[in-house]
Amino acid sequence: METARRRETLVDDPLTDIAAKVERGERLTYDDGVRLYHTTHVDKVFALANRVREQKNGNKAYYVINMHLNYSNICVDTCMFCAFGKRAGEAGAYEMDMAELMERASFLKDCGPAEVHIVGGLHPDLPYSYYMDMVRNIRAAYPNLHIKAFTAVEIHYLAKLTGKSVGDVLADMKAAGVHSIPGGGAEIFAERARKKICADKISADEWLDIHRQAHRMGFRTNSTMLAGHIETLEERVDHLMRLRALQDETKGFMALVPLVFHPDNTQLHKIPMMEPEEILLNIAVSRLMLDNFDHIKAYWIQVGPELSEKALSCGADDFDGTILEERITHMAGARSPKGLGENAICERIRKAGRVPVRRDCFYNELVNV
Ligand code: V47
Repeated sequence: METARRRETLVDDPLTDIAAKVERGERLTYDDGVRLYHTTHVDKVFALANRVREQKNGNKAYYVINMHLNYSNICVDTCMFCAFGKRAGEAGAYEMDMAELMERASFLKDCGPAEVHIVGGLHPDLPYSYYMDMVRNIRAAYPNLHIKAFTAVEIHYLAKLTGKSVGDVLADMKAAGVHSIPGGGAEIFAERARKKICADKISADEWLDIHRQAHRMGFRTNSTMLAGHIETLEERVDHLMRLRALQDETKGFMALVPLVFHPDNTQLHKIPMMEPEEILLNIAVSRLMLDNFDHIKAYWIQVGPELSEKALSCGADDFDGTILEERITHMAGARSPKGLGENAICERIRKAGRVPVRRDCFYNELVNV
């Protein structure tokens, strides 16, 4: 499968007019975004993104105490970029029962307002009650935990499974105790690429509409863009533009997580990982295009802890968190640690010249916890 790599299409573009627009706080266009991705003047893009990042978040770099709880990897979908999903009965397939879920969530019980990020595969036969009981039980046992649960893809699947509307599933999630919704499943919105790498998945419009509905019901959500597979640079800009348009409408997104494709154990294993400079550039362009987003994450699990430090000066303001128990990227060959301690995160942030600020899942700053 073809890849569209930046190094093949570089242009010596000093971006003078774009820099002036950023100075004036003017919105960048699709064409501006494409030029930012193609320029050889990457340091200029980093500096512009850093300027916007500092205007929005000063010298702060946010982090949260969190864990991922991947209740099952059994999945009926067949996304080419995924090493996590397995068929029922396949080697490595698993699902957690309630006792195991509760035991794992208990890791965070003494951590103050911490966050549990609950996502899994599209399981062919777990009942609807499994999902809602999981949320209800965790909420009852650990009331200090913020529950960020179920991507738009899972929400759509649960609606299909039960014959309920997406709105009803969202209402059930709210009643059970979900606080916010993660940004997974967006991948790349462009129909051309989506058809090739995740043909079974909900469409871009469906993903966006589920977030629209969630925002209208008062949920805050995150968003993602998976880069470094077969997408073109133009398709990345298109993705960012579609997120920006929905944010204009609802103001419900908190952050973008620019995800970095990891090829190992996937059907796209021949595609090399993005170079560090391109990873940083992708973060910087995201910062510049998403003028109506408050936060851009340096998701250190995928970016790597060291490069994430640098990303804090290229547009990112959020180091994500301690992330105990990450599986999706590690199954695809991530070499980052399986979790970082709070002190290690703060040290990294300070080394980057930023001030570490512990937050809750809504970016409220936590003091004395
Ligand atoms: O949707 C799957 C991606 C996502 C691979 O909302 C891969 O705060 C890289 O969405 N290489 C799940 N990426 C992770 C996610 C996320 C992570 C952290 C924070 C938040 C948030 C959301 O991981 C999937 C998919 O796009 N993914 N396989 C892979 N091989």
